[in-house]
Amino acid sequence: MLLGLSSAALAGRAALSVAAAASGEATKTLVGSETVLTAADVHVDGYPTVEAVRWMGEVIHRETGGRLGIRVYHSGQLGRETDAINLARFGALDIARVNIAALNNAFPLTDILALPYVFDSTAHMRRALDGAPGREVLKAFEARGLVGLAFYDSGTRCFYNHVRPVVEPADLKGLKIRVPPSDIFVGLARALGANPTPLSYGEVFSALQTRLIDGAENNWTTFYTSRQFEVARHWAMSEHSYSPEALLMSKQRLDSLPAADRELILATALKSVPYMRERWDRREAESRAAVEKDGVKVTDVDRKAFQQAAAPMLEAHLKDTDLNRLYREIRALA
Ligand code: GTR
Repeated sequence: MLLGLSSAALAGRAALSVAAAASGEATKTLVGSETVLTAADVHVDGYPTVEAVRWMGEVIHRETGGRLGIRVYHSGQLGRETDAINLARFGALDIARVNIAALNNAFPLTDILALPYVFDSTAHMRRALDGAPGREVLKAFEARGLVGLAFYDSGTRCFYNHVRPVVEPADLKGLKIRVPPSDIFVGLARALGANPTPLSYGEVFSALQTRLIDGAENNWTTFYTSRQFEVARHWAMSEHSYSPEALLMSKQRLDSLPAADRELILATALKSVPYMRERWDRREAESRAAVEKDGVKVTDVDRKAFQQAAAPMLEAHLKDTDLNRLYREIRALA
């Protein structure tokens, strides 16, 4: 093993050079850059996270007179989110845009952002992420080789499946539900009576199509852009988690840059947040409209029953002092 990199990380590194060679378009727009930062995202081109990081790259490119830029590898070209996190930690990837769920197991403080029914609304979540709780979680990444640049929205996650409408947690009983590889999501699905099946994002569509799983949970925009709506036709408005996106940079790489470039990257990442939110709000509404028009059946759930079923696992996590304090800080912003 080279420099402690796992075989998955090494595979990701190989993918990095293949993708670099294949990406003619990105190369064209960055001619003249001396330093090109590589960024990974599992989402398709045009997804709000991909657009936000690309916008960041354009601003940085302009501000440095073409000296510094960002090349975004979208659609999971560089592999799974867990691989991207490790690649960035060891400096083989510069920027990883991943969901908080992919970070839960390695960074326990992030649990607070994924736990069920912590936020009341998008406005509440944004207040918390823009305030002290958000800053504290971003800071926590530095302990393991990463710099937390920013949080992006990810809407609210809801359950969907191809078997039956879900109104009560009891309707999830026995359903094989894909969850991201996070103990929080595994625990939550189990607490609600489902059979949790952790899979990486890239595997979900075909797992639904081949009936390996009965359903999954995610936000409207992902449900639409991943085309999972074509195979899972029952959507339940459980809104059980807001689990936002994290934009992370390799600490090793950031530290290697001149101070002015470091400042520019940090400041531009923060400026990309309102840019992303505006796009997010639009895409989320458009995605919902598109899948409903296509015939996906949306049911309102018994929210109280969902909250009650999730309460014991939430409380178990709140026994941790740091999570408990963050929870109270976040609830005070409701
Ligand atoms: C999406 C998120 C992705 C990925 C995916 C998943 O909402 O934007 O980064 O984590 O969920 O469930 O794997």
